[in-house]
Amino acid sequence: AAGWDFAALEATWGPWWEQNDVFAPVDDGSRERRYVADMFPYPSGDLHMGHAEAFAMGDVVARYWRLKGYDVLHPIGWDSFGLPAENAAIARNAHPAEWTYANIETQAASFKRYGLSLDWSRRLHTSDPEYYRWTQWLFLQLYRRGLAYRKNSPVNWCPKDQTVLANEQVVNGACERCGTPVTKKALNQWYFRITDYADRLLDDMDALSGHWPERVLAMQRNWIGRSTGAHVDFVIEPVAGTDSGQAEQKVTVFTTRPDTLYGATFFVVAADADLASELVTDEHAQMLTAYREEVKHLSDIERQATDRTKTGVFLGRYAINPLSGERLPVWAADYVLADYGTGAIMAVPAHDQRDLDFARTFDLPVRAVVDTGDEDPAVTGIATAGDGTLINSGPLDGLGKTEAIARAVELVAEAGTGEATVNYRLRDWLLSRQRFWGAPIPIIHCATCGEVPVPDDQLPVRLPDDMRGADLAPHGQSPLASNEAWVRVDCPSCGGEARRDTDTMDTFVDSSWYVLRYTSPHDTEAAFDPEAVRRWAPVDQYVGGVEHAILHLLYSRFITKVLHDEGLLDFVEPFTALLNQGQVLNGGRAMSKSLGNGVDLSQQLDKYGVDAVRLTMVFASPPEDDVDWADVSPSGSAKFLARAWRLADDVASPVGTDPAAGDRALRVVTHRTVADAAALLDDHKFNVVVARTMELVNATRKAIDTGAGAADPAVREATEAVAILLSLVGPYTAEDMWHRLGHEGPVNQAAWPTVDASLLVQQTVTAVVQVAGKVRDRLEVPVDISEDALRELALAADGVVRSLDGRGVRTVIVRAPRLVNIVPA
Ligand code: ANZ
Ligand code: ZN
Repeated sequence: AAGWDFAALEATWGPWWEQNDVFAPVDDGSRERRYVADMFPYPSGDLHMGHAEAFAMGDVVARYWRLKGYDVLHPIGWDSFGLPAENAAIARNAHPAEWTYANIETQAASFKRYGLSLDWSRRLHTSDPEYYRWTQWLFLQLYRRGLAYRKNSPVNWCPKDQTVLANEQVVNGACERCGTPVTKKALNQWYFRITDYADRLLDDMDALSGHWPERVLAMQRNWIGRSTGAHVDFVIEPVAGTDSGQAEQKVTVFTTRPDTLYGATFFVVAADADLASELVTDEHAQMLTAYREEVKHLSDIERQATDRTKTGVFLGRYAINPLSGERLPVWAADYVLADYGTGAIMAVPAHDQRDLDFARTFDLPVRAVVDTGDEDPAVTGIATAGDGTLINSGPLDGLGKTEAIARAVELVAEAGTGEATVNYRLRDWLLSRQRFWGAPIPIIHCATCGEVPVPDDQLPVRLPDDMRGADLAPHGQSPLASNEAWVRVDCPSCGGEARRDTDTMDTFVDSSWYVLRYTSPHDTEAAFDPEAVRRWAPVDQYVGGVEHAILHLLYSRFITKVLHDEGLLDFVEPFTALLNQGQVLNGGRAMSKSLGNGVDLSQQLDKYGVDAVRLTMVFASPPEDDVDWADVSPSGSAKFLARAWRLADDVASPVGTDPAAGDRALRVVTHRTVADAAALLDDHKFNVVVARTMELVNATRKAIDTGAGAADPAVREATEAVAILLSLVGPYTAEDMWHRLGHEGPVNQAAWPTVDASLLVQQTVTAVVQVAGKVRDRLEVPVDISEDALRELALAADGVVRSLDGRGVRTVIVRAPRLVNIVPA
């Protein structure tokens, strides 16, 4: 035959897989089911190197499980709503659907070329009305459960893009997209009450531990941010000379350290909280107004940055410490956030670094109340947070930190000025967007009836087809609001004139449930068929980038729990195991336009072939690690593939030959490789499996050329194992080998080779152990024992211990595997 020709192999086997529907699960219950899902792509442009890596990894798992005899569901779809499509539509005066679906077709063709073992019949797009009908249904489930609500609150607003921004999208006070300074705007927005699920989102993570990357679990824990502490009420002293008959004003703080109450030396409220303007005296009001103007342009992340010089203004008021009675000056500052805890704090500079930095900037007193054994924070400028003994603290003196926390809570509770509490960093999920290209929120606003859900039989609320570029340009409200024909609707409840909600949903709502939809993607009666979900879900292996470590995964986990509570799912976690693949770098840096170090995937595929690119991705490093494309050799991969492929061409024994009579040495290598590969694959050490396959190829080539010869049955056995192992990473080459070897069906439906345990038994030899030249013991050891292992065994051998009788050892001479000579001191 001619040599290995990747283009010819791709042209042959790609269409063959598609025609024979090779990768759809049979779903008949004859085999145990497994579900592998890759985080679905966003349809911007064609696939890139990052997709190539991620999907190569997911496909290793899917193909391995099929070989192991599981019925595998491995679907694909597109997360196809979102702002880039809208911006492209504005630029071209087109409908966002045109750009979106054109890109999807391009990506789908690339996925097919890439040889992924996907079930194309389940393909879904979140922007299809058949899909978003059920996203709207999902919204209404939450609405009916009281988990979707509207509230007016200040949100990050980009005045140029005329849209709300998430905290993560505000960089140095400016819009991440256009650089315009961000302001806060009070808007009536839709929220999901994810905070109701904070405890469950935390506690259910215990079951994920060991199956999800620890750093992802840590990021989720941190995002949810459960802190136990106390609410403590401080009375604000009336302004001198005002009517003393007025009700006394109290402000509650949240603290995790009630033990430090006697160390509070000032009091701070969030500068942007209403409370600041309520408390400020006339004399200081102007300062506050000016200060707030500055604060408006900062993101929460910047406000909390530890390296910024602290800023703030005195409000002219005093708060009374409920335990000590001390008067504390009240300040407004930006490092206290309006929407965390109560938006007010007691400042304990000795034991909180932020408070200490503030105290040093404004010359406020510092008083240590926990003796931690460290130097005085007032002198060092370093707050102490450790355990220690309470001092300067009246009734708490002498207690340890933990007892003091409990005692302080008791004291404030007895005085009726506080109580223990739990606080979360997690906020409710703001899901409304003033954008066109998303699922419309299925609510109708009626002057008589208020908010009315769109009845299920009127779903989906379709996006109008008649809106193009100019209509979509930002004007500070949802583009849908300008489409009167679309907005006007009869109230489903009273029949009167009413208006549709004109916001659309955050695309994270779309992606929060798509893995459920894959199990019955064409269902017209329900979002998903509960039976199909029971058969397939939860996802056994989810694969995707760490950039989704928080939001997408947290939202999916939340929605799964809601649907469980609704009685529609019998599990509470959507993804049993998670794999985060690394990034593809070039020259040690992420690929980017500005660095000009981008590598074009399709060019790589043209040059080296799909299999060589896939194999390079997998071989470069463990899947979690980054791959630096400057350090790898796709041409080396191609050479290896050609070498493996030639084996199949050389094999001279017929299909079905019994390998038992074959060359034993080669059989030992084959069976060890297969046995180790299974363990390595279970452990996600895909790169090592490739390395071991390379060794098996070498051993087989040697057996053909200088050993047993091409007709030996062990050579066939080894080559079949190579084809099977290679099918995980080089599917075109492996498929062709398999057929050249005389098989009819697809290699991915071959069974994982059965390992003959008798071939795994290690061969042993007898090692002689001498002390001062005299034989003192004999040990049975593996032929390939290392020097170090043999030295250790020898020193511990009974005969040696007896002979040394407590004497030390000067030198040990090891000649593995047969001889050890120990020279006593
Ligand atoms: C007094 C104190 C003394 C505090 C001390 C800490 C150490 P976590 O663990 O993140 O929940 N805090 C409360 N509300 C705040 C807000 N809106 N903005 C900024 N900081 C706020 O942090 C809780 C602690 O952060 C609280 O406990 C409070 O400071 C501060 F030695 O109270 B602490
Ligand atoms: Zn009505």
